[in-house]
Amino acid sequence: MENPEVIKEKFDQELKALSQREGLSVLKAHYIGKKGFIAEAIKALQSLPKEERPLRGRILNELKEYIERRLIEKEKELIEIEYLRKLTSEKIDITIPGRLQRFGTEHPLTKTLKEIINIFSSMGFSVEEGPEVELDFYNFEALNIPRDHPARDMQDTFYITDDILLRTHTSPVQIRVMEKRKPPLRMIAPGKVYRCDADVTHSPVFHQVEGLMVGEDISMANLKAVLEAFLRELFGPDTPVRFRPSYFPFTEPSAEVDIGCLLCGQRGCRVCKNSGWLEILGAGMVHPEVFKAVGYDIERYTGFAFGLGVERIAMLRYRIDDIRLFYENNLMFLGQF
Ligand code: FA5
Repeated sequence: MENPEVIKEKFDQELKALSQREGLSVLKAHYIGKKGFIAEAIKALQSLPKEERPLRGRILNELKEYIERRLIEKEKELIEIEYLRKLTSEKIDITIPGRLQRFGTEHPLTKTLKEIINIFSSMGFSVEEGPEVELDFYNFEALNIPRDHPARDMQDTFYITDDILLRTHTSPVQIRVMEKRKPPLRMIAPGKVYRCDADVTHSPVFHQVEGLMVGEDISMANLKAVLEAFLRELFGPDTPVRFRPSYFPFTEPSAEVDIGCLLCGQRGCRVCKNSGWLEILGAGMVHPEVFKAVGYDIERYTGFAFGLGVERIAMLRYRIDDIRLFYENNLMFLGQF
């Protein structure tokens, strides 16, 4: 390996075979490093006759320069090749059509609830909450429905123990709020309620929005005005609305409100049970017994309360003919809203 011709030939072969940049430093060390072939060949000059040394020395120096130059050129080549390889392997075809992202939509009940809350908020009603697992006291007793009262049969109750139940309406929130606050007050309480009840217009879990307004000189006329303003805002000015006398132990007098069935244009269908009307809420003037239960002065204060059925309102608003569709989580159905 002291012969420059042999060194050059071997170097050219090895350089040609090189395909990775890491190999360059190994090659460099082998040929022009401190203990490389060229260094060895220069050392070996000592054994040559004096007159041959300068020529051989120059040849070796030229070879060293040649090797240095070729290594630099090869490095450039390999960088270029690597770059092109990367360009092709990481290529992104921006003309391929994208995967369609499905957007979620708001549930029709959530939309309806938000609309109801917005309308009452704009009329100055605060938004309150109460527990879904409730005490018998708040769900019944304080609302003037003692244990042996026949009105308990009006709502099929899921009991947890004798005293604890799943609230059957949002009315207990009235009591919880009145216990904490003094009149005048205006509040609504949206939330889930539970009853052992199921058909096209009844669900075992459904939503109500309770309303309560207490102050001096609050009358049935105020109740009617607030509910009519709300219904006009929600359904438009031409929707038929009727107030019917009714009975609730916690209001006196009491009323129920029906909306002309928008699903059949009041001609009669399974939703309105061929009556042309759908009941959406119960209401009335707060019974003095209820005010007594929370310590309000019944000589000074009067008030009205109401309980809206959110599903029924959503059915009318979106022309949905079966309450169970709200809970099936069918994306084809939900995507329409
Ligand atoms: C009540 O729940 C009373 N707490 C309402 C009330 C509040 C009256 C304050 C007076 C003062 P009712 O049981 O009628 O009343 O229910 C109220 C509304 O909830 C009904 O008009 C109806 O729209 C809806 N509703 C009742 N049961 C169901 C059910 N199983 N599924 C869906 N909606 C229902």
